[in-house]
Amino acid sequence: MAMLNFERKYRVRGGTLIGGDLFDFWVGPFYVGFFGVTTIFFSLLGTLLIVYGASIGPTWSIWQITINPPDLKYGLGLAPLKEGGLWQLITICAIGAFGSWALRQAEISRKLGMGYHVPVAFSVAIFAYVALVVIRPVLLGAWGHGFPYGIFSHLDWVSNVGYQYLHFHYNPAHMLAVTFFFTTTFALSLHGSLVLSAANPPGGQQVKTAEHENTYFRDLIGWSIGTLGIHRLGLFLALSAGFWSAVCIIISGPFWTRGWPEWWGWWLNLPIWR
Ligand code: UQ2
Repeated sequence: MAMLNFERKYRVRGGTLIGGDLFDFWVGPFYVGFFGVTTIFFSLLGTLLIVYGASIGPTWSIWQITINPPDLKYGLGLAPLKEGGLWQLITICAIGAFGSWALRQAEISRKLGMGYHVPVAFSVAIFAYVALVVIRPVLLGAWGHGFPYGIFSHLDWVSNVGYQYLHFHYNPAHMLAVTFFFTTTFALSLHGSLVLSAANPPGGQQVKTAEHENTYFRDLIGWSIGTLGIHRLGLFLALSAGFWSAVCIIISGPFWTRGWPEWWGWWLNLPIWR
């Protein structure tokens, strides 16, 4: 089916979650919708606040610009604009924009009669961000525990928080998250190379099908997960990476305050060694 043909059939009214028909239209190829408007609003305002924050800061170096969270003394209250208040407003804008984007994905899914897999998947990425700048700071009692918005400054934050727990790689949830990130790239490299090898063969040869893809892995390892299966696996691996990332930072501080290597004391203290 030609693309324009397909769009005539599916570029339809309805499926909105809010606002009825009010924003139910397209601008060029882009669906607008209520959440398209709120996405633009939060992104624009957030970006302007970042540029304003940079303009009152000491540098225009793209590497060194940073919008810092408030001092810990402000707790969970509002801070003055130039002492972390900007960070608080920018965080609200970021969550507003990410949430709007997820809901716009949901509206488009409804129009097309698709499942909600895309917004659900994106929500796991939002959860990982919210874990860092809302959930953990609230559990620790101060917005100052959020990370700073800057290229070098957020790297320094990660390094400092890591060393605060002596050796973050001993965090069991961090171990799971890292393993899922690596396995995701491994699965995507298997999948991407397999699909290209079948769909884009050397010049003059015919494009191959899923039968060839299945046969390749059956010949290689005696088993093929299948064309639907590889996408289910990929989604599971990617969502697990994001989920355990959120867990590993939420438990650091609120539920474990010592060095992570010490957590493994439960293993050394098992009665079977005595
Ligand atoms: C596969 C298949 C695909 C694929 C891939 C495989 C036809 C197009 C990549 C092979 C995947 C396997 C063996 C699973 C690997 C497991 C982990 C945990 C990485 O069989 O079916 O469809 O793209």
